[in-house]
Amino acid sequence: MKKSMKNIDSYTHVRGESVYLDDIPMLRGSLFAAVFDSPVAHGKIKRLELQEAAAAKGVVKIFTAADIPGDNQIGGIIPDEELLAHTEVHFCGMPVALVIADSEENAKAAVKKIILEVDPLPIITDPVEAAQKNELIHPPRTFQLGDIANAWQNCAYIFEGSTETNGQEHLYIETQGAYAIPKEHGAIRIYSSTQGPTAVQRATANVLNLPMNKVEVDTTRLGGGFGGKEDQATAWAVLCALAAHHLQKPVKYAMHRMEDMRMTGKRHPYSSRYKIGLSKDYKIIAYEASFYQNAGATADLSPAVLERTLFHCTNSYFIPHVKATAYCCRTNLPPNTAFRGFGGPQGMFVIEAAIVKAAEALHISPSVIQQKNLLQTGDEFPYGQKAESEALACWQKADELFQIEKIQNNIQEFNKKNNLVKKGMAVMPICFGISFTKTLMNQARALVHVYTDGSIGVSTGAIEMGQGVNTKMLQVAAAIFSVDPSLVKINSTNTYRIANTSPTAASAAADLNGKATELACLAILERLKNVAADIFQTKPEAVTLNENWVYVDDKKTDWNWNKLVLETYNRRINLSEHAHYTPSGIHFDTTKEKGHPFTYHVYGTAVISATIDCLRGRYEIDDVKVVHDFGKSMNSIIDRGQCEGGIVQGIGWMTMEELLYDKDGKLRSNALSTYKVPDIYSVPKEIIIEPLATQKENLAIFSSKAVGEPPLMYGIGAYFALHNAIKSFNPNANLPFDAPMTPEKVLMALYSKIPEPKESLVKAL
Ligand code: MTE
Ligand code: LUZ
Ligand code: MOS
Repeated sequence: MKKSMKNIDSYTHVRGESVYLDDIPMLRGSLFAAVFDSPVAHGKIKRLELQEAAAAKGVVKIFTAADIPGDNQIGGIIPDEELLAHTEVHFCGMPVALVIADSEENAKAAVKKIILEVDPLPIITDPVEAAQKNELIHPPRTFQLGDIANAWQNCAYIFEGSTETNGQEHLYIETQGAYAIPKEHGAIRIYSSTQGPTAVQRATANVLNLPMNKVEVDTTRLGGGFGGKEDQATAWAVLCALAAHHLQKPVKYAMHRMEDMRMTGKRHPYSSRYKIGLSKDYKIIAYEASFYQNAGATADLSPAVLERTLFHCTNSYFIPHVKATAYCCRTNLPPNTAFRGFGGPQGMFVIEAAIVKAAEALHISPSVIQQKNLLQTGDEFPYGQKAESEALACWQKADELFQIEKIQNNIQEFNKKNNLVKKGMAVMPICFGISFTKTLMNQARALVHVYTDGSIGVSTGAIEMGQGVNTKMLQVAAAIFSVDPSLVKINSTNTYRIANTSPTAASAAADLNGKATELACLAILERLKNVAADIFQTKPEAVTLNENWVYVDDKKTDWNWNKLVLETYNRRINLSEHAHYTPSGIHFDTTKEKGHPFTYHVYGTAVISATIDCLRGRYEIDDVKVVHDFGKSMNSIIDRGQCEGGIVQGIGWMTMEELLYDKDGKLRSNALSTYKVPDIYSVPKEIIIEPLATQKENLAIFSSKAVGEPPLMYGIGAYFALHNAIKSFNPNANLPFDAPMTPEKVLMALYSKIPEPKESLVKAL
């Protein structure tokens, strides 16, 4: 197998020929949708005035909750989310009415003529306030290990504090959208920019009161998803389907960027508290944390995201006594949702903050505590699974290659010589569990056809969203059959071909769908070998296929792939296979909060350095140097790209991306002029990614570990590198753990002072 096959989409991407939702040719007579969404965050609907809008130019019909033939319900985990607001609105941006017109402009113009009167209800935007008012989406959950109550007395040092992490806008380049086309017998086809075609299918069936077999969802690729289309692509697809089904005309809706930013949920902001206890020699003995997750107005994926926060609350450290509790808090913000890392980063930030807090009080480098407490193979996670750890291996290789102490010393030297420019650094080890934490979601199917001309068609449940999963699927088929990759075509993801798919998420798409593809190809290969064995009067085990040729007892024959395929067909033997894969050995018991939820973990260590301009508060990320546990990478170009993208996205979350909702629950950072994402000028000046070369069996496809999400968490190191730089300018800086570390915050912190404790204030008076 070629080790570093180019992404199969690269050619059409650079030529602008790749097909996204907006590139699908539209049928004559297609109509356009626009959503009227709530301008207030919470209240009872008093009056919804549609007359003027309905009479506006080009308007065909306006749909409200009353027009829904089935359930007005799209909640995935908990049925608590109306498609269109019926009697109450719960967040600014909640869809209330759907205008259908003959053009996008006319639909949008009509939306402006809708009048909504609302009797206001109290607005909550803060998760801790929500918890105090018992606005919880489900009861709190607690993960525990050891004996936390008695552990504190064995600690030489105990520190506590709080942290804040803000949300994050997905900012996929392709906004949310869908195009629905009515078909015969009341069926419907939906082109949807979704990570979860089955979620769209299920919700559409439910809302339209149709059986699922009449809903075809088809997706060629997404212009990015990042979790934002795992659940939240559904509403727009269902709205298009609702109108298309009722009007029997094709209906399209593609969101404007500002609509998308306003109406869709984001990464969850968290407010957290921690208490950490260490021994004299800096072993972490005890750790207690509470996480207040800002879920937004409905459940969406929040309960699952919350769970992953708990799973990753100790990051890549072994801590014998742990108690972590998480609260899923209902607020009047758009429902927050999956975002690369899925709650894991929020949990990991808190333990890193706790370690930094302890290290600063003890006048040691945080890396001393980090290194001393890395997980070793056999150590138990708070959820009961035992680690197969690469944490130490990654750290040690990073130390060898990058020389952590030398970096620290160089920075100290630099800082001694420079008054107005300061450098800082942080080490960021990561550990991320691979599998959907909901065990039943870990299943996938693939459909492989070998055609009589030798070409191969592969369909899976995986969605291509830039992460290269189609290239990996193609590599699997080409490798199993040992044919030229050009013989393989990966088809769109379609619910008529592959049913009951899990969303492409949890970094598990390549593993789950790749293994299903492998199984399907192996089944066909076995039939081909049987035919060849018959032809050459030998045993099937003596037959191999190698680079398009048939070999018997390792000797090349004069039969090639095409000839064998055609002969197999001529003998009326099946050249197609539909295969199902589910990983064995995973389980989780939520009543005990123990089990073995992950097929494996991905590890890594990043060393991050930053420089701040102490006059202006501006900063640069100098370098990110990583040793990453790829397993045995099946595509090093793609995997490196996933690392680079994840790192930059993680740094963005931790530094410059600042979501701002006001007290009324209105998004103020609602455009790219007010919400800053990393651009080419703000990416690290250098990114080094070294693989941890392991050849171990690890249950990943071709032993190539999942790579989609884990690297994002290296970005957390950027926050602490900046923190470190500020402290060297002003050791008494008032520097709460409050991400993101925007340049404004850096500037304020540089010239701040820790407030004197209250007692001494009293004395001074
Ligand atoms: N990479 C690109 N280019 N675009 C994306 O939308 N999504 C990320 C990651 N990498 C994403 C991406 C997220 S959130 C996940 S879960 C994984 O890709 C999903 O794909 P995989 O399971 O094939 O890794
Ligand atoms: N989605 C999901 C995810 O439904 N379950 C998960 O465990 C998960 N993990 C990461 C990203 N998305
Ligand atoms: Mo990724 S957050 O699992 O879509």
